[in-house]
Amino acid sequence: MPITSHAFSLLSVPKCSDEDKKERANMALTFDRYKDRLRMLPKEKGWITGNLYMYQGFWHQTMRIISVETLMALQDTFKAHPTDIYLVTLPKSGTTWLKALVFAIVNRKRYTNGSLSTHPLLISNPHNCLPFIETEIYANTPTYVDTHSPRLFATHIPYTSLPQSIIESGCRLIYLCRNPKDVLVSMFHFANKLRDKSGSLVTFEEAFESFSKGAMPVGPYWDHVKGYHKVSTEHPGKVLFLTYEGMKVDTLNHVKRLAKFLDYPFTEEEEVEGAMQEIIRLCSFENLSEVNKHGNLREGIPNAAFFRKGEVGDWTNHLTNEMSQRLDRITKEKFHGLDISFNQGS
Ligand code: PAP
Repeated sequence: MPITSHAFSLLSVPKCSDEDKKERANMALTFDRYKDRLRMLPKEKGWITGNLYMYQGFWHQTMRIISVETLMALQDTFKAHPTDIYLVTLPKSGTTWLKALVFAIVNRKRYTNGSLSTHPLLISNPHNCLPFIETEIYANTPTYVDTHSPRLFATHIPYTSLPQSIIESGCRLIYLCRNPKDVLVSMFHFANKLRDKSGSLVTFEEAFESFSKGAMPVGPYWDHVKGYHKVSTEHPGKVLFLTYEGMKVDTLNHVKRLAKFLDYPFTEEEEVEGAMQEIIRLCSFENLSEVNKHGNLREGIPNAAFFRKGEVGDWTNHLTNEMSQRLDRITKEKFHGLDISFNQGS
């Protein structure tokens, strides 16, 4: 079975600081290359960084790996392969969980029957196992020069801003979305942990106001979801559209669907042996949050920041009735006529 990401090189050969320095230099060059274009863009107050910039209808951070400069660089240079598979999410919609599940499904034969004693997901963050194209672009030896098939990548980029080669090459995409209220709450807590000195958003009320008018990193939330929902209805064989809530309530069926979509279906024998249940356990919030209690990603984000509660409906502990109703109204209006539901079991 092919190795489908550069996870193994990352895990087995820790990057030396010289390489880290080179990557940081690549980023600095990119930020510099696009700084003039940034000046022309509308700005809003940021959640983590000082400002968000409006580019092609969506709000983006700046001077970060997930940023407007990175997006521009990807649009200019990224080359997709027709066999690539992209996991697409808005931040805080279940990216880490989806990465773990897909990585575990595709690589399951490598780690069974004692073929390798330690599964990467038992020692490393799923973000190290399946990279964002947003991080790949700065790598000195990016995965996208490899010839593995399928190459697995994640991205937060809105559909209409995807690098043209992803759309033209006919790659398959898996889109995972989550109830907007839980995304807001999760993003608020994440931003609180990561906020830099220029990011001044503090209260939940402020976060709520920004979210409601669409100003969150890679938002507006509703436009992001609608973009992928539209292509999933037009090309269901190319875009698999899932919800976090649905995955929570029926993880087994979702793992089965994911495996089929990825062209790594479970055999009858595997089903009998409980291979799917094993993957679900491996990728469970309980397991991954334990593995990732300590340490940081290479870009400095604490591993633990990606694991908070992992529940559906924590918004009830944060939103007032009035806030909840306001978001319901916006969601109803924006998703009018669309078959998008976050009821558990959908
Ligand atoms: P990212 O886009 O920055 O990578 P992402 O993984 O999408 O973040 O979102 C993190 C959320 O997924 C957290 O939700 P919470 O704040 O409401 O708790 C996190 O707890 C949750 N999460 C992480 N891993 C899992 C998992 N294995 N199962 C279920 N939820 C998870």
